[in-house]
Amino acid sequence: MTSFPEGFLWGAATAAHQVEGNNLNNDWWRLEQVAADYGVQASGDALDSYHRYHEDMRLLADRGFTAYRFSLEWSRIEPLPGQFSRAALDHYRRMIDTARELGLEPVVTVHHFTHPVWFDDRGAWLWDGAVDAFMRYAEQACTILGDVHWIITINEPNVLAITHGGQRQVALGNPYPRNALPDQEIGDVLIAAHRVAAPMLRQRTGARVGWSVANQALTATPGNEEKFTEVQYLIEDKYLQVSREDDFVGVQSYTSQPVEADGIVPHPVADDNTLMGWAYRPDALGIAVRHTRDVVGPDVPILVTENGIATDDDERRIAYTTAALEEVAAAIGQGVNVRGYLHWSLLDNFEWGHWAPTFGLVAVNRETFARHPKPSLDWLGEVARRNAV
Ligand code: IFM
Repeated sequence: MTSFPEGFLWGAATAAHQVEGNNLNNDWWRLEQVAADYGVQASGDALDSYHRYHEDMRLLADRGFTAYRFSLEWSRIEPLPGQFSRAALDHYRRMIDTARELGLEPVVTVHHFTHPVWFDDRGAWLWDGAVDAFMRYAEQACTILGDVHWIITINEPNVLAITHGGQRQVALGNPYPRNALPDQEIGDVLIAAHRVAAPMLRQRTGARVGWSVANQALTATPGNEEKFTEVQYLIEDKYLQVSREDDFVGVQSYTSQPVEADGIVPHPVADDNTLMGWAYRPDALGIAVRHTRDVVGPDVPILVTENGIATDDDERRIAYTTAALEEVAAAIGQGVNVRGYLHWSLLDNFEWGHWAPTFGLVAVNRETFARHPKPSLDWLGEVARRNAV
């Protein structure tokens, strides 16, 4: 058995649009309504977690987990520009209170991929009012985040800068298709938004504030080392370097991808690829936390804010997660300052246009909304209780 440091956080993660249902007022909902011809499925009622969050959190608390990561939905909180919904803010406040009552540390994401339609209509992150608008929204969010200890400003800014740079298919089944790169201009705006919002959130809440970066454990193919260094900077390190100024950095890792002469390449088709078509690489998490430490420096704590596998074989989920946690334990043993592990995901949720890739520790009947815990939920709860794998 390998033990983790005392106080290590054990939890699972979700994001508003992937579980709540009926987020009628955001850009993803709008896309889903017009993209059916391209095989895009709709979120619809999703898992109705907007109403069932207490039940969801209890699934974790009852089994000994100590944290729950969820996100605020901007389009509910600010349905029209400058018009804030007190009721929506109160809803998320109740979620924070519920987590606390159940003994779960809330880890709150302010922005997880979705935008109000009015923001999208103005050009989203390329609108010259984007940073101010995000700041105004984040200021309102502060009114309910006073006692939260972990805040993520923006989820996977590096992926967001790809999907909003005209490669929205990236979030529809394969994170990094051939030669994918973040749109540099959007990336710069996201960095600017984080850099103004983070100090404000820190000052008004006292929370540890950071953002969560998608780590792809990139590898150079022989002879392409120079290209690899260039791609790794543009797709990851540029965003990780920003975290040097932060209280922590969120690492999100699932798999590894090679870089060839022209750039990043898709995962080759293989029998053991996951339901996302990604290579089965539980070792990616170890590579990711070490790489993050190397870029960000040893003083900024790391929280694994996402890690998991899309599979319909729960034994495979347990095997993958065991191996990934062994990687984390080894990295900690070598001095990498990892403070917690949040599994993606608590529920079989809406995977951005698709329902088939099931990442959850819990299955959900989408007619009755009944939750059906998988053996992996009990297993990871036991790991949490023992603080050891
Ligand atoms: O579902 C997503 C999540 O929203 C962001 N990180 C990757 C997950 C799996 O694709």
